[in-house]
Amino acid sequence: LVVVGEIRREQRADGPAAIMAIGTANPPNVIDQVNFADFYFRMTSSEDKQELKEKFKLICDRTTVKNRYAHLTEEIVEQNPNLRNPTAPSLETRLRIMIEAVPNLGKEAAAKALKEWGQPKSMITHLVFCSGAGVDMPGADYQLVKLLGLSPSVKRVMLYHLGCYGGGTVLRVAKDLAENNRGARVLVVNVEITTVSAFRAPDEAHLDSLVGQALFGDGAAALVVGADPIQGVEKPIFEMAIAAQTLLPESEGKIGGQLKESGLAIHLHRDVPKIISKNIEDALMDAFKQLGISDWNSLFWVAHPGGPAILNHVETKLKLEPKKLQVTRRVLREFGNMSSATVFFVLDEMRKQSATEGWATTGQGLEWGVLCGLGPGITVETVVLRSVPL
Ligand code: WCA
Repeated sequence: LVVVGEIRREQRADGPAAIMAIGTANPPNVIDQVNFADFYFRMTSSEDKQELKEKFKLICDRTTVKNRYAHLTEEIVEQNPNLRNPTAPSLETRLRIMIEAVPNLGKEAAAKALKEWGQPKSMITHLVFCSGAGVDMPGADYQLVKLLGLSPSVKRVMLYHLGCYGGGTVLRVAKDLAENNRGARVLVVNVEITTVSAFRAPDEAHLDSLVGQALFGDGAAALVVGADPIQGVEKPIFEMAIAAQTLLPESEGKIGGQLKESGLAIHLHRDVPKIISKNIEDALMDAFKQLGISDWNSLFWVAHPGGPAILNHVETKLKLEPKKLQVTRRVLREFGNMSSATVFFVLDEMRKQSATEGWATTGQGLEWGVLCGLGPGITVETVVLRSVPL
């Protein structure tokens, strides 16, 4: 038993898991939000639905999004008219497009993260892949191993269809892997191509689908996570102290998605902002109790920007200073809601902005921060981050 105890101690890392590199990528096609309503109603041959179009214009405007990136183009829809027919089977078409696009976009983000990390890719021991786009066997994780030329003995974890909380989930999993396997270097990759999975024509009976059409964009993010960085060689950006997940009370069915023959039908209940803001403080208290932190303005914030109404409700409820969610709001404005990948765009922007503005740490000069993922369930993922000196 003594021997087993020693082996177990040896297997574990000494220090906490740290994020050592971040890379992001988007498809080249840009959606200009100002003209999107005209484009969307024309592309779906729905010009006769003028009242609905006015409502959609209002929703587009209220999202505060300026730009989004989309794998889906007008040409793809022209070539595959079943994509705009809500009653036509289109799942096979969507899967065909996504199965090719997902690993390729993931490769782009991963290559940037690996370059920043600067170590040989043979040092990557684990891959955690998360996507709501495409279903295939073997999965996009397998394709990425081949595309990047990773070792065939990389240990893979594939997480399909988590939705928008997945950014927190992959960090929680990567943290456990890095801290419980001495020397592990975990490549985390999130790829979301919601424009292909969930694109559908406007319909009065599904107004929440319109909210999704106005908010969602495509993007990929990759991180390298490991513990006990090699001194003078690897440079941590953020350490992870605690990771928690919780289901919010009375939230069943409020955010969800069903993969149907006609594509992914995403449901967003109007009460989502209210439910999240009502319960967010309990999730934070739970995650920060060991540190004794309950002043939410003392943290730097990396939140999933589900939509502006969620951010406004949370800001009011927690009495957050407007600057706390500024980086999150900027990512929403410039990229839209890229589901599970979005929090990593916020994390990337946080460390870049902290450097360019001359702050003393990667978290706007503060020591502790919070990364919040939220999505179907309603599930909330909370990761307690510790910044590093710049
Ligand atoms: C509505 C709604 C509504 C307002 N339904 N009509 C899940 C599965 C997956 O596979 C992948 C991903 C996911 C989910 C990922 C997530 O990120 S979860 C969080 C997703 N985001 C939201 O739930 C959106 C939160 N809502 C907002 O940010 C805003 O409400 C919104 C930008 C949609 C509108 O802005 P607003 O509230 O300031 O403006 P209004 O004037 O109150 O709303 C404009 C119109 O939109 C109104 O219409 P009308 O006729 O009453 O004037 C609203 O009723 C309507 N609306 N939310 C259907 N959920």
